[in-house]
Amino acid sequence: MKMAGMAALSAGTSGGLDQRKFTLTDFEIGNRLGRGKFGKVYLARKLPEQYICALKVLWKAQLRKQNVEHQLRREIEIMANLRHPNILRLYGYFHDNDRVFLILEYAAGGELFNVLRDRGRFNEETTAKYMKDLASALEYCHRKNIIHRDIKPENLLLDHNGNIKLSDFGWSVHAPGKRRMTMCGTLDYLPPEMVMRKEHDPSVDIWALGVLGFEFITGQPPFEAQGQKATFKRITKVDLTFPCYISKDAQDLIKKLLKKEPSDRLPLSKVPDHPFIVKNLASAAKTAAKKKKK
Ligand code: N15
Repeated sequence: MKMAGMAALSAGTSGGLDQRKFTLTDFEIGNRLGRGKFGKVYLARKLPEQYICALKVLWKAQLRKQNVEHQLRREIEIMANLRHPNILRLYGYFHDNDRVFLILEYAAGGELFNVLRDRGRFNEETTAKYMKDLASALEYCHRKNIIHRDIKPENLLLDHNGNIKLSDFGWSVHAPGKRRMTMCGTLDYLPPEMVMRKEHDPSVDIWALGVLGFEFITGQPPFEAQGQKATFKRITKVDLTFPCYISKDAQDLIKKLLKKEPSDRLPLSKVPDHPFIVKNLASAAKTAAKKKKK
């Protein structure tokens, strides 16, 4: 949500974050929006400017216990320096004795994961718009040497206009990401080189974009299987089959993103020029123009 107060808030501060001291009494707290790994997210209004935001509350004891204070600090640093229309903004943060508070952009459309679950799947026009915007956001991250590494519907939000917003940089790294990761959570979005624990580079995010495109159109990630072992096998073999209702253009783009060899994957800069994106955005624009005329 764009607010008059926001411009002042973000202007002229070092590192992109407001350096003024916030306290909890500066905020009116509303409904809970969600619950994350280390705390809860609330709808909030900053006073006196009245802008709406999402206030994330993290408990220091839990951060300490899980030994993620360092990760949080890095994540704040990363998010604070990103300015892109499809990346959720971090406006500022503060803390008290027990908690850390992150002042985040409010995305009125909520989690993409829930929207996808409710609708079953997205049409190809919607998918094309999301994929183009995500490619742009990821290309921007890569230019800043940031690999996201954890792109999945749970980490995507929608604003009041239905624009996609990449959030949660919990697993992201400054490239080159040479560290070997421990495996927790779902494998579904990871490329062959990561499930095989080899070294990886920014093209892991290109793979994830392909997985997401498939999931947007079908409602299911492409390599879903019973258990991690079976998923692992499907990913390493790139065992990809398309339901018959997916257009040839969509199949072609997804295949070009889901290449086993990282250097064979379609560069993010070429995504907007792919026929699937070009045709669907053109027809979406036509539909919008017709609607406006009525
Ligand atoms: C500490 C580290 C591991 C995590 C730090 N990462 C973040 O803070 C990224 N993050 C963003 N975590 C939570 C959010 C978040 C921002 C979650 C939900 C929302 C948000 N902005 N707006 C929402 C939101 N809008 C909604 C509308 C309807 C229903 C639910 C909604 N959630």
